[in-house]
Amino acid sequence: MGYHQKRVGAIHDISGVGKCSLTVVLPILSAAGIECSVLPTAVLSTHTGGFEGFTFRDLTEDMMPIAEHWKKEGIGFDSFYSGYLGSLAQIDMVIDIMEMFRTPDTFIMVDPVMADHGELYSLFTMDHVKGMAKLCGHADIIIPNRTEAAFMLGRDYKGGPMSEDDVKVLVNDLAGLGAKQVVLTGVHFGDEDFGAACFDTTTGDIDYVIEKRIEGMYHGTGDVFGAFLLGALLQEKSLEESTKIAVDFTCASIRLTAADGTGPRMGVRFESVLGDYANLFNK
Ligand code: PXL
Repeated sequence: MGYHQKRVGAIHDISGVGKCSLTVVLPILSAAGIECSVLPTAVLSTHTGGFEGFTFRDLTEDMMPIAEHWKKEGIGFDSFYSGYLGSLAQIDMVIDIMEMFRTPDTFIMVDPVMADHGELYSLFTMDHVKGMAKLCGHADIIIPNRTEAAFMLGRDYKGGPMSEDDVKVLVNDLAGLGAKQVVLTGVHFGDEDFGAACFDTTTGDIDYVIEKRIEGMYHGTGDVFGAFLLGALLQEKSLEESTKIAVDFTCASIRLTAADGTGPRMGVRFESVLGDYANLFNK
C-alpha cells in the first residue's frame, strides 16, 4: 500500500494580516504533515479584533460551487475543521458540505468561533450563536472557549477562576450539543494559571492541561491552538496528549510574542515553534 496522505478541509476566513484563521491553520497543519485544503469563508484585510476599517469580502456564494467541484473530482477528506464563518447562511452550508463528504472515518472538528472575553465578535448576533450550537451537533470534537460555551448553552458568562465541578458541568452540557469530544479553552483554577480541559464522552474522562498564565490577551490564539490540536489528533495522538501538545505550543508562541512586545493584535509568533512541532511527528 502507498502512503496515505491525510487531507483536511479547512473552512475559515483569510484575514490578510493578524495571524489567525487560514494564515495559521495552513502552516501548522502542513508542519504536522497533514495536507490542508482550504474553503475560504471570507477575505478580510485584517481580522476584526483591534483594527478599524477592515475590508470584508463575503464568499458565501462561492462555497457550494467549490465543494461541488471537489465532489465531482472525487476528492475525499479525512477531516474537516471549521472556524470563523462569514455569514449566517454559511452555517447550514457548512453542515451540508460536511455531510456531502462524510464517511464513517471522517473526523470533524468545529471551533464555534464567534466570541471571547464575554462578548460576541463585532459581526455576529444571537442567530449566529444558535447556528453554531447546531453546527457543533455535527462535529466529532468541538473546541469552544468559555464565552462561546456560555452563549451556546444560554448561560451568563462568568469569567475568573473555575472549580473542577464548574468544568465538569460545562463540558458535559457542551457534549449535549452532540459531539463525542469537547476541549474547553480558557480554563483556570486561580489567577496565575491558564489552559484547557478535554472531555471524552466515550471514556467519561476529563483531563486538565494547565500552565502558568502569561499576561495579556493575544489575538488568534484560539486558531493556533485548534490547528496544533488537530495536527496532533490526526497524527494519532490521544485526546489528552494532543491537548497537552496544543497548550504547550500555544503557550510557547505567546511567551515569545510577549517577550517581543509586538502587542496583542498582530497574533503570536508560532513560526518559531513550528520546527519543534513538526519534529514531534518525524520520529
Ligand atoms: O481568531 C478568530 C478570528 C478569525 N477570523 C476573524 C476574526 C477572528 C477573531 O476576531 O475577526 C476575521
